[in-house]
Amino acid sequence: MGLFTKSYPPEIAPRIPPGQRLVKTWPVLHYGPIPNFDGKTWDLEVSGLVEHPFRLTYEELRALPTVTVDADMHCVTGWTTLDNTWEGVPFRTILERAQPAPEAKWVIAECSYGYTSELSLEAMSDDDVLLAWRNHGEDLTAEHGWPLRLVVPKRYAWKSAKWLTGLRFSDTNERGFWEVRGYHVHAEPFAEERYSYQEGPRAEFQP
Ligand SMILES: Nc1nc2c(c(=O)[nH]1)N[C@H]1C(S)=C(S)[C@@H](COP(=O)(O)O)O[C@H]1N2
Ligand SMILES: [Mo]
Repeated sequence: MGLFTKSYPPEIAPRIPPGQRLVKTWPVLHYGPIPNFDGKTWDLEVSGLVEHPFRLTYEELRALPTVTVDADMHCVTGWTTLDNTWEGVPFRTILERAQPAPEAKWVIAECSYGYTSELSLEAMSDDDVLLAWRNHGEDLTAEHGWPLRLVVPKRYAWKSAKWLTGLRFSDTNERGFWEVRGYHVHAEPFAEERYSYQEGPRAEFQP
């Protein structure tokens, strides 16, 4: 047992990725201001390399069939929370409607004030990826991403973009806000893929 290693009960331990610590509260973490929400002007734009680009008004978004997903959350700064219950629309619903072109390999999440994050279309296509507006049965607060955030449970939390306004499909690995600042494209917590220098020459990470 290292000096800085905390031990967890056996049912919890396998859920804490290397270098992470469990916290009981839900921290707020982001760069920049929290946007105001106006349901009359808000929309979500699905664009890029898709057969059917479209926009959803707030009303249209909320009329889509919803799912509930239980997920743990891992911030690259070291905190982990367990058993978050999210509610929203599966990313796969967006995918089915948009019909990505065969060249589309990447999805860029676009947010208010220019924050972006990117992931491979493959990672985004997992059945637990959703566009969420509720957590533990309550509407998200503004600071946690209201009216809409992406949730990608199996990746570090900077991929779970708050204040989502667009999803753009691309054939190019376009690094997002943190990815251009030295963070990993793939970002799997259990593989501890924190930094871009760990990406190496793997072809899938090249632009
Ligand atoms: N738009 C936007 N989304 C963002 C961020 C941000 O700076 N801007 N920070 C990310 C990071 S680093 C983390 S850890 C999570 C934190 O989400 P929370 O504040 O709801 O805990 O939001 C992610 N989503
Ligand atoms: Mo984070």
